Amino acid sequence: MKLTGAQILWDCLVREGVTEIFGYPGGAILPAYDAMLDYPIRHTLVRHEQGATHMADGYARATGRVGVAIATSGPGATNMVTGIATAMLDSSPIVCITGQVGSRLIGTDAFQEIDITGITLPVTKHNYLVTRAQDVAAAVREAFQIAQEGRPGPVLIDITKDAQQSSCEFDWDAAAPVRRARRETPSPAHADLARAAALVQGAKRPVILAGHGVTISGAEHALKAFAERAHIPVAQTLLGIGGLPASHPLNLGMMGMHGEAWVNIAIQQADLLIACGMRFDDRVTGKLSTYAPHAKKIHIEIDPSEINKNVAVDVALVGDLRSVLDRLVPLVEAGDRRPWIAEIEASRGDSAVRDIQSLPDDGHLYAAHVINDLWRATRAADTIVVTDVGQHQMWEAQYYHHESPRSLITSGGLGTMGFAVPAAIGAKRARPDAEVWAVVGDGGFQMTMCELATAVQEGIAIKVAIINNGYLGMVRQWQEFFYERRYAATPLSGPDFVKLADAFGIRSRAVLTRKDVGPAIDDARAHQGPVVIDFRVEQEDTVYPMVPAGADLHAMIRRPNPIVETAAD
Ligand SMILES: Cc1cc2nc3c(=O)[nH]c(=O)nc-3n(C[C@H](O)[C@H](O)[C@H](O)COP(=O)(O)OP(=O)(O)OC[C@H]3O[C@@H](n4cnc5c(N)ncnc54)[C@H](O)[C@@H]3O)c2cc1C
Ligand SMILES: Cc1ncc(C[n+]2csc(CCOP(=O)(O)OP(=O)(O)O)c2C)c(N)n1
Ligand SMILES: [Mg+2]
Repeated sequence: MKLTGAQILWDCLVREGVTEIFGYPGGAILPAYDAMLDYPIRHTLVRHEQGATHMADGYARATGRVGVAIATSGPGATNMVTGIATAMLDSSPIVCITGQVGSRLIGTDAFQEIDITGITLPVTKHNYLVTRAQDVAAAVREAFQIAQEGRPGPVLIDITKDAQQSSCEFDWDAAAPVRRARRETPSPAHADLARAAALVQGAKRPVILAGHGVTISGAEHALKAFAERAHIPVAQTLLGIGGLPASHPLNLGMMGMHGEAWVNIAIQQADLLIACGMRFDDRVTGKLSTYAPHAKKIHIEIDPSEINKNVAVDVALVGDLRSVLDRLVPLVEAGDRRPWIAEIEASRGDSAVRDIQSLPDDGHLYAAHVINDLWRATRAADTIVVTDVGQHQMWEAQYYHHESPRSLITSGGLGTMGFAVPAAIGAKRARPDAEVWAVVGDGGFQMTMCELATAVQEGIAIKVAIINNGYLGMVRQWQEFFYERRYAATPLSGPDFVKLADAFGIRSRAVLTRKDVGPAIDDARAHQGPVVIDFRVEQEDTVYPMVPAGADLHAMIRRPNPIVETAAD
């Protein structure tokens, strides 16, 4: 069957199971856009190509399926770079398709010519420059395989205009990826599993460090089985949140720079750490030379290059987390670690990190209150919260209690402001029946707020909670602690967000007091379309605890005059 390269592209995408694509047209990708009309794929027209990549990323993180974005050459392609890097740093499987100038023009500085494969080489798992129609199918098939296999990540396919326009024989089967045989998922030797089981057996003060790999590998049940059988408390990374229900008795909460104080203390006192699909990011470890000094370490990880990268480990189990845990659990005897867990519970009582949520209403609106109230209102529903980057992101991690994987979507590794609104749109496209909230700072919101128009045009009913503190809050916090309160370039004004949303045709309101938080959330939930709520919160509030960058994990800055928590939750 003879098809154009553009037709082959869509045919292959349909065969890969793609039903949604996020993009923005332009000259070099026009043949593909023209052919798109004949294929059963819904296109979401974004307002900026960065938004398309975050939407594809949000789609991928909400489901585990590959998210797809498309843009033109030159500025369309370069606008995608931040979103591609965001997906790379958080191991999110997306495929980005860009148009390229005609193959004979490459290298001539042609109109909107840019070497996007060169630019994205360090932020993609792999990328392709396709200059012939007959190479389109193999590139697409391989790209989908690479994006998903092993440690997931972004792949870019740059297709010249003539490759889209010319025709060739299309043979799906002949284009099957040839690399598969070389890329078998590794699996640890039995002897290594036995060594790990022996370490678990002998440990008196073990802690499981659960990361993003739990969600990626679908290992939440295996993790729970392991933790319960061996009776080991579980700490989570930011991206590991949801891997074990927050309400599970063995769940300690988040570790790291803004983790719960008792979690970091437990890690520092542990005699064994079992890292499950996490990569010992510097936000997690603090100073490496004093990190968990008494602990042996087991690292279960699919990417061999992560082993001994930041933290030297005693046993490395390289493989898919779920399969490794399925093999490890039967080797582990049932444990009873009540004394250790009681010790952690005692320090939990003392540290009272969640002190603010039980404060009486003193007329001030705290971000923590807003997020805790949002949790109360939406906890019984199938809810996905997508956060932006900053203080509100950390408060979300602390005060919204996630019970299931993929219910928190956030940019961890790159920390990309502007992520939340477009990623929420992508998540809602992926899971239309879920309630999707974007929790976003007034700074990050202003980076990609143009995508509200996308939500309106496409009828995508995301709910946006702006945590409006009039500051680039997280940077202001660093200035408060480490730069003598010299607030260089962090006070931030913005438009009247209510009027702005109104101009987009979006239902909106401002909330200034705590008593109005619940009714505003209820109203947003009842409304069928998108909603924006402008929560005008305390301006100079601070995220506690905080491990200063590069400090010992236990050297946390704690809330002055802590109020001992009284709330039952
Ligand atoms: C303002 C800000 C503050 C932050 N503060 C904190 C903080 O206090 N605490 C914190 O934890 N984080 C914090 N972060 C996030 C932090 O930067 C990292 O993004 C995060 O710690 C990474 O978590 P991770 O290692 O679980 O996930 P990833 O970085 O996604 O790594 C996942 C790991 O799992 C592996 N993996 C993938 N699939 C599988 C599989 N199938 N089987 C086995 N392994 C697999 C991958 O190879 C990778 O090594 C903060 C970020 C920001 C922006
Ligand atoms: C694209 C980008 N630029 C700059 C930063 C550095 N940065 C991290 S947090 C932050 C402040 C975020 O402010 P806001 O969105 O209002 O959230 P808040 O911290 O106030 O909750 C900045 C500027 C970043 N993470 N991403
Ligand atoms: Mg702010």
